[in-house]
Amino acid sequence: MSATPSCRICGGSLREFFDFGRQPVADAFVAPKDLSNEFFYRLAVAVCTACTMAQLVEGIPRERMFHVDYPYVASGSADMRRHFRNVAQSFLDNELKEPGSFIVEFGSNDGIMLETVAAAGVRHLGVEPSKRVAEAAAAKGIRVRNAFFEESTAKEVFAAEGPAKVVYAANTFSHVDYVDSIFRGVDVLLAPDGIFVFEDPYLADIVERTSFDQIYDEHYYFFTVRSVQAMAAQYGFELVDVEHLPVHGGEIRYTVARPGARTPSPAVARYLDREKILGIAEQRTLDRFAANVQQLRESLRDVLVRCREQGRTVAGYGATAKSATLTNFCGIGPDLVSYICDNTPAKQGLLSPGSHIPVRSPEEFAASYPDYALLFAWNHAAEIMRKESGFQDRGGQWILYVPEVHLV
Ligand code: DWN
Ligand code: SAH
Ligand code: ZN
Repeated sequence: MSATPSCRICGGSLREFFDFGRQPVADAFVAPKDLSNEFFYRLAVAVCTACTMAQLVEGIPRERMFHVDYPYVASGSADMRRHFRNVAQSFLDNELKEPGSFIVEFGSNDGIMLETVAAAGVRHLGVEPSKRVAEAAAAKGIRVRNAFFEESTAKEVFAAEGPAKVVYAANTFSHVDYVDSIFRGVDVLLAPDGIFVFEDPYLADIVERTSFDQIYDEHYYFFTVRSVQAMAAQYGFELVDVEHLPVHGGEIRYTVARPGARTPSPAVARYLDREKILGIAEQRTLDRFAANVQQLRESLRDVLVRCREQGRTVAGYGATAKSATLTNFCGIGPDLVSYICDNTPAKQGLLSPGSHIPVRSPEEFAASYPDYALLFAWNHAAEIMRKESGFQDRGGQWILYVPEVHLV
């Protein structure tokens, strides 16, 4: 018998609010010859009754997710390139103005943010365990260390480079269950007046939009202002600012500092109040979310089954990590969605994990449009619909499922 799981952060007891059953590794696109080796685990989410942090009940070893073949390249989206250019520019204009200032980014991926910092000639270091994307960044002239960021890495970086004015992570801190080691690393590395800034999907947006496909192996924690404030305090830091971002379906950028080093912005208290009113980590809210997830599954299946019965063709667009949870939980295979178009060369020619839908290039989409396209990359809807305007011009319709199933 396994022990009742407890909160990975504070040791409090966990209350499970959804079980997606057996799921594959979300970014493990698979060659037909390797189908017998697919790894599955139980994907379930819970909330801590003490500190309110939402988290996976079972994690998987980090090396199964982040390795030389990790396929996600952040720079595949023009909108995200613009977003990270702005993030970098804001650091350059504020925290990094003094000569010699140093910034460390962990989860720097292909250098989407640091390329702007490098171009400005400012001292920087990316820490990125997935070798292929780390090499892509290095090829752009960015300084990268191919490693997992944790306490031991931070000590080595500090010994070699001295203190950092900024430690930054986008869509990475929430991917790491060992936040204790990360905070100790930040403590070693951060200058006395430095800031640790991270941006990650916001639980309130996931619940409000029923965007349950944000739940998969890489997304270990689902932050709120309240749970991040408690977590930061536990590790000797203070949450001093929050900013709501529109990217990836709704995220928050958190700024933490050493206690007393910065005056907390009024936004922190405002968001804490708002979360209290929403009852974001309360049982009734998460029960309602669970019911909405089941309902969304049924409506999406209804639409796809009807298309098949009427002999309409359906393709997927965007072989996202998120779509692993969606397709496997909703039972969507190549019988309902014939193929998925994606601009990532490393995903093309492979099958989606668990659901085994072939991934093809966007050129193949344009060569012979389907009747419908299920937009798995719904967070990039504006950019993709603009790029693929020919599809709608020729009578094609997009199927979206966030916040509910609808056609465009
Ligand atoms: O948190 C994470 C985010 C930042 O990236 C990681 N855990 C993994 C990954 O998640 P994802 O795969 O769900 O991210 P995206 O950004 O929604 O993925 C978009 C996919 O769509 C990529 O495979 C690229 C593709 N795409 C495309 O084919 N044409 C994207 C755009 C914008 C396009 O025009
Ligand atoms: N920052 C980019 C990439 C996010 S994908 C963006 O927002 O688009 C998450 C990245 O974090 C992957 O490239 C993965 O290899 C990396 N990663 C995972 N664990 C990490 C750790 N402990 N330290 C540094 N990077 C890590
Ligand atoms: Zn807890």
